[in-house]
Amino acid sequence: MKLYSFWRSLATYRVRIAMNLKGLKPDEIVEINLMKGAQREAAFRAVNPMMAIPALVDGDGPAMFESLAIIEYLDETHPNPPLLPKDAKGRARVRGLAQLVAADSHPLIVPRVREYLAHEYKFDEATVMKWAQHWHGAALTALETHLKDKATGKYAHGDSITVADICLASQAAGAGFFKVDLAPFPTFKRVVDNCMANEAFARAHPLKQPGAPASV
Ligand SMILES: N[C@@H](CCC(=O)N[C@@H](CS)C(=O)NCC(=O)O)C(=O)O
Repeated sequence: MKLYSFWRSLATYRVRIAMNLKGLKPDEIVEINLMKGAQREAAFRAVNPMMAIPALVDGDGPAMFESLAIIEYLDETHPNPPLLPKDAKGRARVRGLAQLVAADSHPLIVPRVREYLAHEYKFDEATVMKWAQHWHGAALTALETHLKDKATGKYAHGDSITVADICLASQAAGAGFFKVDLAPFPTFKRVVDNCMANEAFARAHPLKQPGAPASV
């Protein structure tokens, strides 16, 4: 398997966690340096026309894109441990929590959006930071409310790790990057702390990847 990755990428973090949980290791990691705009170079555009990581090539391809689609592929091809509940309503809740992060919140704070705000609308660094913090807060508020449901256990859905936990962990790492205080979101924090006690999550963390700084 070939994984297109960058230390800071939250979406790639999600895929790394899933791979670790399933005992999978990429045979090759291709660095796409988001800080240098490598995602927009022709070579990578041919892999993912959306110019975003992660992308995963399994065997002779084709390249897979979108972290949640990749994680479901890994779950289907390597079913243990399962990352979705067995019941349809449980799967809907888990997918809903996951998409709240990956489809509603994260896209608002990715480099292409922050760069567009800075270049097109002349937002200064502090204003871009405020933008990112605002959307983090909105997602965390919704997640905290959802996680107060009795369906939440040690993890986001019961006592087994699901794709919802993977997305929560990426949301928490993003909160760290954008200096968002997690104290007002105690249930979210409890679940993420439980996840981070698992080495599959801890080892996949952005700041543990080659090229990452000691802190941001
Ligand atoms: N919805 C996508 C998001 C992919 C994405 O936007 N990845 C970011 C890094 S976390 C990226 O490569 N951004 C490049 C850019 O914004 O220019 C997924 O979950 O895979």
